Amino acid sequence: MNEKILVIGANGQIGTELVTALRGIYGAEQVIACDINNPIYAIRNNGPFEYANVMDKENLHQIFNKHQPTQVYLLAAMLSATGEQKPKLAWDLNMTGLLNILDYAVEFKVAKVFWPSSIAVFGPHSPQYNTPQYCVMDPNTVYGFSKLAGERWCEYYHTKYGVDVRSIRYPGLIGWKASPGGGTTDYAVHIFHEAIKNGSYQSFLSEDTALPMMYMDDAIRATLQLMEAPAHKLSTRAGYNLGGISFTPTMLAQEIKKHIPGFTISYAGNDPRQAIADSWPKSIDDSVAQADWDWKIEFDLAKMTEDMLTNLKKVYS
Ligand code: AKB
Repeated sequence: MNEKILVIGANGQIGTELVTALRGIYGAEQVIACDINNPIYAIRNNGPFEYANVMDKENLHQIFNKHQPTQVYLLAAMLSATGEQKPKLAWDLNMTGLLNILDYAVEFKVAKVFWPSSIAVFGPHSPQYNTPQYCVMDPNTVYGFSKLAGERWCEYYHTKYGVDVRSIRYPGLIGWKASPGGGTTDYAVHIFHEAIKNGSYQSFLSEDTALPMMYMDDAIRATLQLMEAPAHKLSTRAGYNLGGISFTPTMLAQEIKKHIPGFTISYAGNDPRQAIADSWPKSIDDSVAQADWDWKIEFDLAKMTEDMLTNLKKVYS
């Protein structure tokens, strides 16, 4: 089948790398990068681009009509920390965007849809260690409960209208090609840039704050693997838990020090993102993803740190 793939939110942290990966598999002309902002360099030079505003249903209709997509990846969203500063806008963007895409998936008979969920769907009463796929979920950030509501909508559109929508609860994502914006886990990317540029970093999270994280190579591989999995093997259309690597800022700093011996870390304290991090799991059980679509992580803390530093050193040299 000749695929036509829309990636909406293509300029973002996941989008930048996903567009490249998808163009490598399906061919550049088959993958239309869409974003509300002008295309970034990597995307502009390598294939088609459309302006897309996920809140503007008319604009989206034109794009669906023109390209008749077989697959849609909806990545445009407001993350946890920014969402707390603009709660109504975060809810509106995250919910309206998803519902617009699910409606058009029905109307245009899109074969498969991907929508990212997050570990933010869990809350203070969820089990903190090895958080299972199914448990108490009481997220207390707008981002978190927009993701939880979004998961319910995905299940609903799948059951009611047969939309083949698939989702992952991403941990914090770490990559060197693009930076995250407005998340609670962003420190784990910034630290690498600062380590190379300045040899030191001030963390906005406390030294012992453990959070689940994942290297971008694993995250992209997981996304493509889930999208390729036979539909009958998928036991959920809400997000799949992915465990990733759990570590604290201190553990990450120790690993960086193995490569940059003079590196130092300090802790700012009093940051609103601490409360968000404290409400999230410290580690995640992804046995359902393992059983349903053979998920297996490749990058541990040591391997990820080495790869990040090797690549970023080239970027800054
Ligand atoms: C955030 O920190 O908001 C995101 C996430 C874990 O979904 N990286």
